[in-house]
Amino acid sequence: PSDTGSVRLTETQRLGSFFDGGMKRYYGIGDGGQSESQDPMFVVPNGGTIQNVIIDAPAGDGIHCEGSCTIRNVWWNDVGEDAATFKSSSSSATYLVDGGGAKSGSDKVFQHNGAGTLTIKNFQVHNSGKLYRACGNCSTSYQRHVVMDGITARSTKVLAGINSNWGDTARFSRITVYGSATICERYKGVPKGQE
Ligand code: DGU
Ligand code: CA
Ligand code: CA
Ligand code: CA
Repeated sequence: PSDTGSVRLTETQRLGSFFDGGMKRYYGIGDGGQSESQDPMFVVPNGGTIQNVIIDAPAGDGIHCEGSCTIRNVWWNDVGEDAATFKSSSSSATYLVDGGGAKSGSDKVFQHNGAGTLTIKNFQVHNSGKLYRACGNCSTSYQRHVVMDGITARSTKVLAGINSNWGDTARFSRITVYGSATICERYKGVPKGQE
């Protein structure tokens, strides 16, 4: 989508419970590469919503959800290290990504490091590695769940990567793939320090 203006961030924005970006284009954190030490652009608190945002390069570590959250109509023009990270320690956490899309995530788009269930619906992904990865080497081996509904993937290798040995699950409906993609890649998670 076209933007309504640009905002260069010089530090991570810690949001309140509701943030509407008005379709402005936000950029300016990190180096646009794959270094794991980059800061996020936006931190969304437990229960919070971020919506109507365009994220452009450099996009650092994208959006962090500290707990349950909603990410609505957010568009990544060029994903940074990853696009968003879901971090709740509660198994009842629910995260929702509804609408929007992501391009050029060289590795992961959505990174699920905490517990709970991520629903991704009405979302487009283009030119990326994995749309979703349940952390395979986080120190806490939570069960993680993903629900994908209404996904269009182009030039993307994998939709979901999950750790079967930790009881992760992935559900899919209304999936359209252009080119070829692995729908679900099953891994064996190994916690950090136990490799
Ligand atoms: O503990 O080592 O790549 O959040 C974390 C893991 C690692 C993450 C992940 C991320 O998988 O750092 O971007
Ligand atoms: Ca990473
Ligand atoms: Ca990128
Ligand atoms: Ca990351």
